[in-house]
Amino acid sequence: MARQQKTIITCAITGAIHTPTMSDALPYTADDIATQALDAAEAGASVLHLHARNPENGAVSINPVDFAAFLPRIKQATDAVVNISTGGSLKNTIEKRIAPALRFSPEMCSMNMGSMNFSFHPLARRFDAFKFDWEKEYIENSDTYIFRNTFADIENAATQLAPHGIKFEHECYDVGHLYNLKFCMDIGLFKAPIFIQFIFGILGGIGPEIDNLIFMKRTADRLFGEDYRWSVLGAGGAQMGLATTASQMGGNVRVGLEDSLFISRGKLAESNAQQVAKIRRIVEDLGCEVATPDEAREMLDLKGGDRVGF
Ligand code: KMH
Ligand code: ZN
Repeated sequence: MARQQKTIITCAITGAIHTPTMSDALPYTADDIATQALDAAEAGASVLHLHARNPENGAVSINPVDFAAFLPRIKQATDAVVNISTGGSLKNTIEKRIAPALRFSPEMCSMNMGSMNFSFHPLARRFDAFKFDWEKEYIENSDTYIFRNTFADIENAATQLAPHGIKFEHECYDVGHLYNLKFCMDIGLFKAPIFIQFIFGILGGIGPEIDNLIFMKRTADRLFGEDYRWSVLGAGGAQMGLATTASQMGGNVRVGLEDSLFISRGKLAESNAQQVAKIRRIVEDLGCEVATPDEAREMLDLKGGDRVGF
Protein backbone atom coordinates (compact mmCIF):
# COMPACT_ATOMS: atom_id res chain seq x y z
CA MET A 1 0.00 0.00 0.00
CA ALA A 2 1.38 3.46 -0.95
CA ARG A 3 2.43 5.72 1.91
CA GLN A 4 -0.19 8.40 2.55
CA GLN A 5 0.75 12.07 2.55
CA LYS A 6 -0.89 13.27 5.76
CA THR A 7 -1.60 11.90 9.22
CA ILE A 8 -5.11 12.01 10.66
CA ILE A 9 -5.20 12.55 14.42
CA THR A 10 -8.34 11.17 16.06
CA CYS A 11 -8.99 12.21 19.64
CA ALA A 12 -11.24 9.98 21.79
CA ILE A 13 -12.47 12.35 24.45
CA THR A 14 -13.93 10.30 27.32
CA GLY A 15 -14.87 6.69 26.43
CA ALA A 16 -16.36 4.05 28.71
CA ILE A 17 -13.38 2.56 30.52
CA HIS A 18 -11.97 5.26 32.76
CA THR A 19 -13.93 6.68 35.69
CA PRO A 20 -13.90 10.11 37.39
CA THR A 21 -11.77 8.89 40.33
CA MET A 22 -8.93 7.99 38.00
CA SER A 23 -8.33 11.53 36.75
CA ASP A 24 -9.84 14.97 37.38
CA ALA A 25 -9.20 15.70 33.71
CA LEU A 26 -11.66 13.05 32.44
CA PRO A 27 -14.67 15.00 31.13
CA TYR A 28 -18.21 13.85 31.89
CA THR A 29 -20.51 16.88 31.88
CA ALA A 30 -21.77 18.01 28.47
CA ASP A 31 -19.96 21.28 28.93
CA ASP A 32 -16.62 19.62 29.70
CA ILE A 33 -16.98 17.09 26.88
CA ALA A 34 -17.70 19.90 24.39
CA THR A 35 -14.92 22.16 25.68
CA GLN A 36 -12.32 19.40 25.65
CA ALA A 37 -13.43 18.24 22.20
CA LEU A 38 -13.12 21.77 20.81
CA ASP A 39 -9.70 22.26 22.43
CA ALA A 40 -8.56 18.93 20.99
CA ALA A 41 -9.69 20.02 17.52
CA GLU A 42 -7.88 23.32 17.94
CA ALA A 43 -4.73 21.40 18.92
CA GLY A 44 -4.85 19.36 15.69
CA ALA A 45 -7.38 16.54 15.96
CA SER A 46 -9.38 16.28 12.75
CA VAL A 47 -11.66 13.50 14.06
CA LEU A 48 -13.43 13.56 17.45
CA HIS A 49 -14.50 10.12 18.72
CA LEU A 50 -17.31 10.75 21.19
CA HIS A 51 -19.06 8.87 23.98
CA ALA A 52 -21.58 10.37 26.39
CA ARG A 53 -21.68 10.25 30.18
CA ASN A 54 -24.27 10.81 32.84
CA PRO A 55 -23.60 14.49 33.68
CA GLU A 56 -24.41 13.96 37.37
CA ASN A 57 -22.03 11.14 38.25
CA GLY A 58 -19.87 10.42 35.20
CA ALA A 59 -21.34 6.95 34.59
CA VAL A 60 -21.24 5.67 31.03
CA SER A 61 -24.29 6.67 28.99
CA ILE A 62 -25.60 5.60 25.61
CA ASN A 63 -28.71 7.74 25.98
CA PRO A 64 -29.13 9.96 22.88
CA VAL A 65 -30.28 12.77 25.20
CA ASP A 66 -26.80 12.92 26.72
CA PHE A 67 -25.26 13.19 23.22
CA ALA A 68 -27.75 15.92 22.27
CA ALA A 69 -26.36 18.03 25.11
CA PHE A 70 -22.97 18.49 23.42
CA LEU A 71 -23.17 17.59 19.70
CA PRO A 72 -24.70 20.86 18.42
CA ARG A 73 -22.19 22.91 20.37
CA ILE A 74 -19.30 20.98 18.86
CA LYS A 75 -20.73 21.32 15.37
CA GLN A 76 -21.18 25.06 15.73
CA ALA A 77 -17.63 25.70 16.85
CA THR A 78 -15.44 23.35 14.77
CA ASP A 79 -15.36 21.67 11.38
CA ALA A 80 -13.67 18.58 12.87
CA VAL A 81 -15.31 15.29 11.92
CA VAL A 82 -17.66 13.88 14.57
CA ASN A 83 -17.46 10.12 15.18
CA ILE A 84 -20.07 8.66 17.54
CA SER A 85 -19.30 5.46 19.43
CA THR A 86 -21.53 2.41 19.00
CA GLY A 87 -19.47 0.44 21.53
CA GLY A 88 -20.07 2.59 24.56
CA SER A 89 -21.60 -0.03 26.80
CA LEU A 90 -20.34 -3.53 27.44
CA LYS A 91 -23.67 -4.43 29.00
CA ASN A 92 -26.16 -3.29 26.35
CA THR A 93 -27.49 -4.75 23.14
CA ILE A 94 -26.29 -3.58 19.75
CA GLU A 95 -29.78 -2.17 19.22
CA LYS A 96 -29.35 0.28 22.09
CA ARG A 97 -25.71 0.97 21.29
CA ILE A 98 -26.46 2.17 17.76
CA ALA A 99 -29.35 4.44 18.84
CA PRO A 100 -27.19 7.61 19.12
CA ALA A 101 -25.62 7.08 15.67
CA LEU A 102 -29.04 6.38 14.10
CA ARG A 103 -30.49 9.49 15.71
CA PHE A 104 -27.64 11.91 14.88
CA SER A 105 -26.33 10.45 11.61
CA PRO A 106 -22.70 11.56 12.09
CA GLU A 107 -19.98 11.41 9.42
CA MET A 108 -18.38 8.48 11.26
CA CYS A 109 -19.21 5.95 13.95
CA SER A 110 -17.36 3.04 15.51
CA MET A 111 -18.04 -0.57 14.52
CA ASN A 112 -16.52 -3.23 16.77
CA MET A 113 -15.45 -6.25 14.75
CA GLY A 114 -15.68 -9.17 17.16
CA SER A 115 -16.91 -10.51 20.49
CA MET A 116 -14.30 -10.68 23.23
CA ASN A 117 -13.35 -10.41 26.88
CA PHE A 118 -12.87 -6.69 27.51
CA SER A 119 -11.61 -6.06 31.01
CA PHE A 120 -10.08 -3.32 33.09
CA HIS A 121 -10.66 -4.87 36.52
CA PRO A 122 -6.98 -4.56 37.56
CA LEU A 123 -7.48 -0.77 37.65
CA ALA A 124 -9.72 -1.10 40.75
CA ARG A 125 -6.73 -2.06 42.90
CA ARG A 126 -5.07 1.31 42.33
CA PHE A 127 -7.67 3.25 44.32
CA ASP A 128 -8.72 3.12 47.98
CA ALA A 129 -11.74 5.38 47.62
CA PHE A 130 -13.99 6.36 44.76
CA LYS A 131 -15.71 9.65 43.92
CA PHE A 132 -19.00 7.96 42.91
CA ASP A 133 -20.81 4.84 44.15
CA TRP A 134 -21.00 3.09 40.79
CA GLU A 135 -17.31 3.15 39.95
CA LYS A 136 -15.81 0.33 42.07
CA GLU A 137 -18.34 -2.30 41.05
CA TYR A 138 -18.25 -1.21 37.41
CA ILE A 139 -14.47 -1.60 37.24
CA GLU A 140 -14.26 -4.78 39.31
CA ASN A 141 -17.05 -6.51 37.40
CA SER A 142 -15.44 -5.90 34.06
CA ASP A 143 -13.80 -9.33 34.46
CA THR A 144 -17.27 -10.77 33.89
CA TYR A 145 -18.09 -8.75 30.77
CA ILE A 146 -18.27 -10.19 27.30
CA PHE A 147 -18.16 -7.43 24.70
CA ARG A 148 -20.71 -8.85 22.32
CA ASN A 149 -20.29 -8.13 18.61
CA THR A 150 -21.50 -11.24 16.80
CA PHE A 151 -21.74 -11.45 13.01
CA ALA A 152 -25.50 -11.00 13.42
CA ASP A 153 -24.94 -7.88 15.56
CA ILE A 154 -22.52 -6.42 13.02
CA GLU A 155 -24.89 -7.14 10.13
CA ASN A 156 -27.82 -5.68 12.06
CA ALA A 157 -25.88 -2.48 12.86
CA ALA A 158 -24.44 -2.13 9.35
CA THR A 159 -27.84 -2.63 7.71
CA GLN A 160 -29.64 -0.12 9.90
CA LEU A 161 -26.87 2.47 9.58
CA ALA A 162 -26.34 2.00 5.81
CA PRO A 163 -28.93 4.60 4.68
CA HIS A 164 -27.06 7.25 6.69
CA GLY A 165 -23.85 7.04 4.62
CA ILE A 166 -21.74 6.86 7.79
CA LYS A 167 -18.09 5.77 7.49
CA PHE A 168 -17.18 3.21 10.11
CA GLU A 169 -14.14 3.22 12.35
CA HIS A 170 -13.67 -0.55 12.37
CA GLU A 171 -12.31 -1.35 15.83
CA CYS A 172 -10.06 -4.41 15.51
CA TYR A 173 -8.60 -5.68 18.80
CA ASP A 174 -6.98 -8.80 17.46
CA VAL A 175 -5.97 -10.35 14.18
CA GLY A 176 -9.13 -12.47 13.92
CA HIS A 177 -11.17 -9.29 13.78
CA LEU A 178 -9.48 -8.44 10.47
CA TYR A 179 -10.76 -11.73 9.04
CA ASN A 180 -14.24 -10.96 10.42
CA LEU A 181 -14.06 -7.62 8.63
CA LYS A 182 -12.92 -9.25 5.39
CA PHE A 183 -15.86 -11.66 5.57
CA CYS A 184 -18.26 -8.75 6.14
CA MET A 185 -16.77 -6.84 3.19
CA ASP A 186 -17.08 -9.88 0.97
CA ILE A 187 -20.80 -10.14 1.71
CA GLY A 188 -21.20 -6.46 0.88
CA LEU A 189 -21.72 -4.92 4.32
CA PHE A 190 -18.94 -2.32 4.03
CA LYS A 191 -17.70 -0.20 1.15
CA ALA A 192 -14.05 0.65 0.32
CA PRO A 193 -12.11 2.50 1.45
CA ILE A 194 -12.73 1.05 4.89
CA PHE A 195 -11.07 2.66 7.92
CA ILE A 196 -9.48 0.25 10.42
CA GLN A 197 -8.49 1.21 13.96
CA PHE A 198 -5.87 -1.31 15.08
CA ILE A 199 -6.22 -1.56 18.87
CA PHE A 200 -3.45 -2.81 21.13
CA GLY A 201 -3.28 -3.37 24.87
CA ILE A 202 -6.90 -3.98 25.89
CA LEU A 203 -7.07 -6.92 28.33
CA GLY A 204 -8.82 -9.47 26.12
CA GLY A 205 -7.21 -8.27 22.87
CA ILE A 206 -3.76 -8.38 21.30
CA GLY A 207 -0.87 -6.91 23.31
CA PRO A 208 0.87 -3.59 22.63
CA GLU A 209 4.09 -4.85 21.01
CA ILE A 210 5.45 -3.38 17.78
CA ASP A 211 5.70 -6.92 16.36
CA ASN A 212 1.91 -7.14 16.71
CA LEU A 213 1.41 -3.83 14.90
CA ILE A 214 3.52 -5.09 12.01
CA PHE A 215 1.60 -8.38 12.00
CA MET A 216 -1.80 -6.64 11.99
CA LYS A 217 -0.69 -4.24 9.24
CA ARG A 218 0.76 -7.01 7.10
CA THR A 219 -2.41 -9.07 7.51
CA ALA A 220 -4.58 -6.09 6.57
CA ASP A 221 -2.40 -5.41 3.51
CA ARG A 222 -2.95 -8.99 2.40
CA LEU A 223 -6.70 -8.95 3.05
CA PHE A 224 -7.63 -5.46 1.87
CA GLY A 225 -4.85 -4.26 -0.46
CA GLU A 226 -5.60 -0.68 -1.50
CA ASP A 227 -9.11 -0.79 -0.06
CA TYR A 228 -8.29 0.37 3.44
CA ARG A 229 -6.96 3.26 5.53
CA TRP A 230 -5.64 2.59 9.01
CA SER A 231 -4.94 4.10 12.37
CA VAL A 232 -3.47 2.89 15.66
CA LEU A 233 -4.70 3.12 19.22
CA GLY A 234 -2.45 1.93 22.03
CA ALA A 235 -4.15 1.62 25.42
CA GLY A 236 -2.57 3.10 28.55
CA GLY A 237 1.19 3.48 28.55
CA ALA A 238 1.44 2.18 24.97
CA GLN A 239 -0.45 5.16 23.55
CA MET A 240 2.27 7.59 22.43
CA GLY A 241 4.89 5.02 21.47
CA LEU A 242 2.58 3.04 19.19
CA ALA A 243 1.08 6.22 17.71
CA THR A 244 4.58 7.45 16.87
CA THR A 245 5.48 4.12 15.26
CA ALA A 246 2.22 4.08 13.29
CA SER A 247 2.78 7.59 11.94
CA GLN A 248 6.29 6.59 10.83
CA MET A 249 4.81 3.54 9.08
CA GLY A 250 2.46 5.81 7.12
CA GLY A 251 -0.63 5.32 9.27
CA ASN A 252 -2.95 7.53 11.24
CA VAL A 253 -3.12 7.88 15.01
CA ARG A 254 -5.63 8.00 17.83
CA VAL A 255 -5.03 9.57 21.24
CA GLY A 256 -7.34 10.89 23.95
CA LEU A 257 -8.34 10.25 27.56
CA GLU A 258 -10.62 7.38 26.48
CA ASP A 259 -7.50 5.36 25.69
CA SER A 260 -4.94 6.68 28.19
CA LEU A 261 -5.08 9.10 31.11
CA PHE A 262 -1.35 9.84 30.90
CA ILE A 263 0.85 12.36 29.11
CA SER A 264 4.11 10.61 30.02
CA ARG A 265 5.22 7.78 32.30
CA GLY A 266 3.36 8.15 35.63
CA LYS A 267 2.13 11.69 34.84
CA LEU A 268 -1.58 12.29 34.29
CA ALA A 269 -2.56 14.35 31.24
CA GLU A 270 -4.18 17.70 31.98
CA SER A 271 -6.55 17.38 29.03
CA ASN A 272 -7.25 15.69 25.73
CA ALA A 273 -5.72 18.67 23.93
CA GLN A 274 -2.42 18.12 25.73
CA GLN A 275 -2.19 14.61 24.28
CA VAL A 276 -3.15 15.87 20.80
CA ALA A 277 -0.52 18.62 20.98
CA LYS A 278 2.12 16.08 22.00
CA ILE A 279 1.44 13.60 19.19
CA ARG A 280 1.14 16.45 16.71
CA ARG A 281 4.57 17.74 17.75
CA ILE A 282 6.06 14.25 17.38
CA VAL A 283 4.41 13.61 14.00
CA GLU A 284 5.59 16.96 12.62
CA ASP A 285 9.09 16.75 14.14
CA LEU A 286 9.51 13.39 12.41
CA GLY A 287 8.64 14.86 9.04
CA CYS A 288 4.92 14.14 8.51
CA GLU A 289 2.07 16.58 8.09
CA VAL A 290 -1.14 16.52 10.10
CA ALA A 291 -4.38 16.32 8.08
CA THR A 292 -7.00 19.06 8.38
CA PRO A 293 -10.64 17.96 8.80
CA ASP A 294 -11.28 18.45 5.08
CA GLU A 295 -8.21 16.45 4.18
CA ALA A 296 -9.40 13.70 6.54
CA ARG A 297 -12.78 13.80 4.78
CA GLU A 298 -11.10 13.28 1.43
CA MET A 299 -8.78 10.52 2.68
CA LEU A 300 -11.65 8.59 4.30
CA ASP A 301 -14.31 9.44 1.70
CA LEU A 302 -16.74 10.95 4.19
CA LYS A 303 -20.19 12.30 3.35
CA GLY A 304 -19.46 15.84 4.65
CA GLY A 305 -20.13 17.87 7.77
CA ASP A 306 -23.27 19.42 6.24
CA ARG A 307 -24.99 16.03 6.04
CA VAL A 308 -25.17 15.15 9.72
CA GLY A 309 -28.36 15.05 11.79
CA PHE A 310 -27.52 17.37 14.65
N1 KMH B 1 -12.25 2.19 24.00
C1 KMH B 1 -11.55 1.68 22.86
C2 KMH B 1 -10.50 0.69 23.25
C3 KMH B 1 -16.03 2.11 20.72
O1 KMH B 1 -16.19 3.24 21.13
O2 KMH B 1 -16.81 1.57 19.93
C4 KMH B 1 -12.44 1.14 21.83
C5 KMH B 1 -13.60 1.97 21.38
C6 KMH B 1 -14.87 1.26 21.19
O3 KMH B 1 -13.45 3.16 21.12
ZN1 ZN C 1 -14.85 4.60 22.04
